[in-house]
Amino acid sequence: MTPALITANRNYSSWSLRPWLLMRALGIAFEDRIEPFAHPVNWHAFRAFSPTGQVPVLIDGDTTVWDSLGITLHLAERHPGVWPQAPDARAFAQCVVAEMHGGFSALRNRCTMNVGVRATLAEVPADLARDIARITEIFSEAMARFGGPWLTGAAFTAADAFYAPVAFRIRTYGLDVGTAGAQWVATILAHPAMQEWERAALGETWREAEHEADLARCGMVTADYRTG
Ligand SMILES: N[C@@H](CCC(=O)N[C@@H](CS)C(=O)NCC(=O)O)C(=O)O
Repeated sequence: MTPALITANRNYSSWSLRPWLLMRALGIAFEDRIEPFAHPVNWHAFRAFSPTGQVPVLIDGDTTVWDSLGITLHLAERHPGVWPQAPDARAFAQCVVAEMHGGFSALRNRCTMNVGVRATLAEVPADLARDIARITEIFSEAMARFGGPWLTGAAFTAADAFYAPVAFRIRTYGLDVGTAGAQWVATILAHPAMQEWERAALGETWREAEHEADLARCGMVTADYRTG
């Protein structure tokens, strides 16, 4: 039975993008179910299908799997290619995935994901500068050790999926992540599944007040390519 992946708005939902992109990129079939954010609180609506009141959620037969990392681990037990084969690449992928999952709060909060817009940051405080420096270091180490074009070499893996929302943030706010970082960002933005997500984001008619307020707090919008 084909599992159903429940995600929210393409334009805003960074955590949704990770498993969605991973499944698309690896060719894992799923029913693509979108539950848009409700204002002012979506917890009650999302609790109907998600134990945390959050997305993403994977419904795989009788099993409900929540959290982007929980879903990734579930998929890795059932499908090849979620993690790299080679032990050193696999260790690197799992570490950077864990680091992204539990960290980078300044990047997350100060550069909210809003796929369709371009913006100038109001400021780059020390915590954000540290996050950008660390991400730059990860990109540079990844390309030097594994040779690209993906973070752990020739194949797209969960590491790329977990950093994909960052690629949209880097483009939106014009962040400098070094030469290796810029190469990886260009590669992932050109991936057909990322382009599919972006097209859907640009065409969405939903505007969710809280995410738009986050954007206004992060910086000044210089372009808005949303057409919906
Ligand atoms: N750690 C969770 C975080 C999920 C998360 O924060 N999801 C956001 C959407 S991007 C959400 O559902 N927000 C709705 C809410 O918190 O009310 C994961 O990895 O899936």
